Amino acid sequence: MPSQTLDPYTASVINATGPKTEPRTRQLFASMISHIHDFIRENKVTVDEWMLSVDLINRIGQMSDERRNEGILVMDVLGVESLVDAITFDVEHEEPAAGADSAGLTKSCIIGPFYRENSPVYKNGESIIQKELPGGDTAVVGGYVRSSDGSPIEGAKVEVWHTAPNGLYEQQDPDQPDYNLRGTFYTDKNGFYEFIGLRPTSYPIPFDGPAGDILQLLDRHPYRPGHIHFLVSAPGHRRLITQIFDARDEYVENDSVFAVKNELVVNFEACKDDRAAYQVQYDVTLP
Ligand code: MBD
Ligand code: FE
Repeated sequence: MPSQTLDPYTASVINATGPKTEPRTRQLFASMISHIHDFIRENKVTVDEWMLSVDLINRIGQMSDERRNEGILVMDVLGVESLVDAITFDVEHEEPAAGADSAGLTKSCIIGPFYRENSPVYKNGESIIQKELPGGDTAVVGGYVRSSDGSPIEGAKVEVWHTAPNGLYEQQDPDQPDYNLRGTFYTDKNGFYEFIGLRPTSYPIPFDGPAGDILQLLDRHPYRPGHIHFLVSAPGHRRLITQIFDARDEYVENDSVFAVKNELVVNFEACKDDRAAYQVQYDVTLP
């Protein structure tokens, strides 16, 4: 950011930064202050508008606890979490130079506001459905976790979570048992994991807070395509946070949080055995 183009007042705010500040912190705050000041000047933001923004920020904090991260939700409807994810990880997936191998890494996706640590550990093939709720179709979901050279990763930790057919994660819903539709699985010696859950349904993100207020102000719908979250980690590999999306979901091209990537869209097919209604194979390659 060339300093001669900076407004003198903005420059004085940035230059108040002391010498002990880390270079990266200094750079990020200088840039952020400059963008916010420009935004305010360009739009002639009024005191009333600024107070509404502060109120919104305060309500984000008041609504958030370890079970609901409203800060993430607001960033999601503004497209920020998906942008940070793309900036951080998608560069690895750019076309390889001619002759070079593609790393073939699995695409990442945003974590969203509803992850919980320490979900119950199940054996491969077990069900994460603790309580049947009306309207759900069961699905066997499984696949192989590999490193980028193609070798199977044994003992990779695969955490999964998704909503119930009523569109609620268990922590939003007093009618669901603790940790319903969440589970932790470990891959076997072939790198294989497998669980039984539900074919996910499209659902509205919670709109009873600041994120919902923003959607309403912007005349937008709150729906996300049905999805299953994955967090895959293994010693010696970078952890992968991702989601898979149901190809036949009506919102797959119209996600309220802009998270869908083509590579993450899967087909739920009729299950070949009697364990579930649907099945899907989802293999993962870790960097
Ligand atoms: C969700 O369930 C979700 O996964 C994201 C990313 C945002 C809002 C709700
Ligand atoms: Fe989700």
